Amino acid sequence: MKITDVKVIVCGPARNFVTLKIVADGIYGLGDATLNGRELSVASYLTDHVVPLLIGRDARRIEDIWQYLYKGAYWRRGPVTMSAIAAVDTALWDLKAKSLNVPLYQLLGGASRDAVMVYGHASGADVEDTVKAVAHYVELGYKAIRAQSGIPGLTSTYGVGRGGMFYEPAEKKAPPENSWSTEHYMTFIPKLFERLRKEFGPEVHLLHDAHHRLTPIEAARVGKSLESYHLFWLEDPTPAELQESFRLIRQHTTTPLAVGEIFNTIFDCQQLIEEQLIDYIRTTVVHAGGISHLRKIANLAEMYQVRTGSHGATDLSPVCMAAALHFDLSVHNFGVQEYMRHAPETDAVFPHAYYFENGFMHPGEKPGLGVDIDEALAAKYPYDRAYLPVNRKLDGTMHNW
Ligand code: EZ4
Ligand code: CO
Repeated sequence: MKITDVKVIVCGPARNFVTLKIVADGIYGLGDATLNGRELSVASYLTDHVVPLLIGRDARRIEDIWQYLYKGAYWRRGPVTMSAIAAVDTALWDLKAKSLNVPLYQLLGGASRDAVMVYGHASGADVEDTVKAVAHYVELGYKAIRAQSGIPGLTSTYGVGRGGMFYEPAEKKAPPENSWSTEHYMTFIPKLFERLRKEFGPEVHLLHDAHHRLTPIEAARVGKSLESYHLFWLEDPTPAELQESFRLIRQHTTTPLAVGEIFNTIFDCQQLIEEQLIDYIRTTVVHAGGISHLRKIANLAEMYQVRTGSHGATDLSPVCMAAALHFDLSVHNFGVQEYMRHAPETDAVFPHAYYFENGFMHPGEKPGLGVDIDEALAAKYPYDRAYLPVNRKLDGTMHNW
């Protein structure tokens, strides 16, 4: 089953995406290679360096090709390299499942559950606005909802949408600047969750993303202040380059912790998992080396009762979403899957078999990933450079976004 053609498709239906298409025996597989705000670097890594190595190779040797690209580059890890490898890996799994005429999850051990619980993003300008947004998600059937709110005293903050359900920032020309005050945030956040629990009762799973903005001791205090509202998780409480910093948070709070959306390999979370410093590992198919590598991370996590909670924002394409759902359905220690609806233009370019029903998702029964790309339509949406926001403290100091 020799690879005869490989194509890198860059398009911008509502936002920018990079997609890899690998052809062998007249069948093709797709992989997502999108790295939000730095898309063309992965496109170049693939086109200029990886595609020439793939032609003529046996498409069935997924693990061998993974190792060939990882070890063969000499320069290991990092988001650009690992997104490129992920795209190849995902496309090869799609191709193999298509060639065997089965949905991908069947090759990954079959379904471990009936469907995959997802959480949606509710946000509002203030507490009452956020209450309304959460109510909307409850009406739509969601069992798990992430709540983010504007913070008094701050002009703009991460996670607060502009009305649309599929909002995920990416701005043309230059990165927008958000403002930050940990003091304002720490005073406000327990009030938000007190109000949400009062309104919605104890059943609905509530999540919150601190988006790497706290120091460990600040995160510990936030976790403690939220304990009586029993969050499903507190996400990215502090940056995790220094994995041991989670020890300090862990000592002080029983609020479950989640991290990993910007991780690229198992080495980024080895200590976090082995020391049981987190409850959910959020690595994604596209940024952490594909389905093959994500399964290794999940297998390590399973030993330590850490569950998966993959990142699934709209800057990951429907190809990644489909791959995530096959992974989630099959892996034993699945926890929850993030899900933001894509814009209609994105869905039109990437027709897919996965579906949402009553708070749960299923990848569908089409062979492979069950997602396609309409290349003619994609060509009508050219790439348009866009940046993620940056974040500064009130005194102008550059902070984590
Ligand atoms: O900021 O995907 O939990 N989800 C997130 C996302 C990330 C974006 C970055 O491109 O934190 O909103
Ligand atoms: Co996040």
